[in-house]
Amino acid sequence: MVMETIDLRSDTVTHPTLAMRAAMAEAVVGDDVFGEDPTVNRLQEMAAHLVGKEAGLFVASGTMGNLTALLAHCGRGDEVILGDSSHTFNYEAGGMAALGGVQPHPVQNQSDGTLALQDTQAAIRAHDAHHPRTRLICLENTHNLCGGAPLSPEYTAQVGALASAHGLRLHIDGARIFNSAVAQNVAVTDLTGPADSVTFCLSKGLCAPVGSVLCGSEDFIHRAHRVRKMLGGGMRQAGVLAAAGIVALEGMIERLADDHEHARQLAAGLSQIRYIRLDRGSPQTNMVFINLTPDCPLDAPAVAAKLAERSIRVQVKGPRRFRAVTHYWITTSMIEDTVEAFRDNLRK
Ligand code: TLP
Repeated sequence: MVMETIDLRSDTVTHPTLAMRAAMAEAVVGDDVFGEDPTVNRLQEMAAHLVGKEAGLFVASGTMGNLTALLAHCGRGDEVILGDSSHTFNYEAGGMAALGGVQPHPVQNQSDGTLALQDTQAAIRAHDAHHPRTRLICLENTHNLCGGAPLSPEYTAQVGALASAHGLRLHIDGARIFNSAVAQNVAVTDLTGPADSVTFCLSKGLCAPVGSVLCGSEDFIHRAHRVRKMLGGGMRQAGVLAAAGIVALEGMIERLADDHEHARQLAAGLSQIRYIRLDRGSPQTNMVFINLTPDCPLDAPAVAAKLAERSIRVQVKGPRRFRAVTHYWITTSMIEDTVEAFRDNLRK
């Protein structure tokens, strides 16, 4: 079973493995809205245990996990401090404002994906009837738009301490938190410990077809369960999906190191090509951000079209910018083919 194209647009394109498909076919299921799906229950327990939280909740997507967390933490008129380059601020359809009456308070992301502590502190509102109430700080680990940057345990602990000192909650959008842990060679619990809630995706580098898990305290997950229902996310015999998630948690985490190695190989090859400049320090995990120099005769859409003729897909991120994301279905020879295709199309 191989993918027909070399699809580097995202790790969201990953198909389930044969082991996942077999587990899905055999999954024991029940009605999860009644809490009776044993496979969903097992996934939720495994997930919570892995990230060091009391409980977990299986949700349809990373977007639903973040929105469920935000609505479980915050009420109408509350404010959330988050990065101006964060996925939640930019790519989740404004759900917190549209559905929850929650106001985002964006703080500039540093190039390493962090929010400067002094900026975060300055964004916390004083208690005054004029202001919205600051309720929550959100971090993103790894940080997608900041090049797949992993946030460190030390930094996360500092933000956690700042949040506690002001009576705020901390949520982590950990869509790719296992990439972060593997890249830094730290336990994932070192990254999630300071947070009140964390969501991670099963459907990206971990290769499952659908789903994310939101984790936190029993009390928090109890509230989140109600929010998920309100959002239409009660999924009945979802054990067929959770079964793939269990395979993902059991066998797909450590191998993320292979994706990071492939990203390094891709970057090393591309950096030798005239007209290509990589972001400084790229890649840090499984994402390579690629820029065309100003004197390059082709722009990014034109290069992408040429690559597509060779069944290679990258994501165009601007007139002269691409993102390439490595994942389970990308092999070393596919990386070589991709470098060669870029080289052939960017010859003088
Ligand atoms: N990211 C996708 C696109 O939406 C941009 C991608 O291809 O990278 N948090 C982070 C950090 C994400 O990168 C994503 C998806 C999500 C949340 C949302 O996950 P889904 O797509 O499952 O809703």
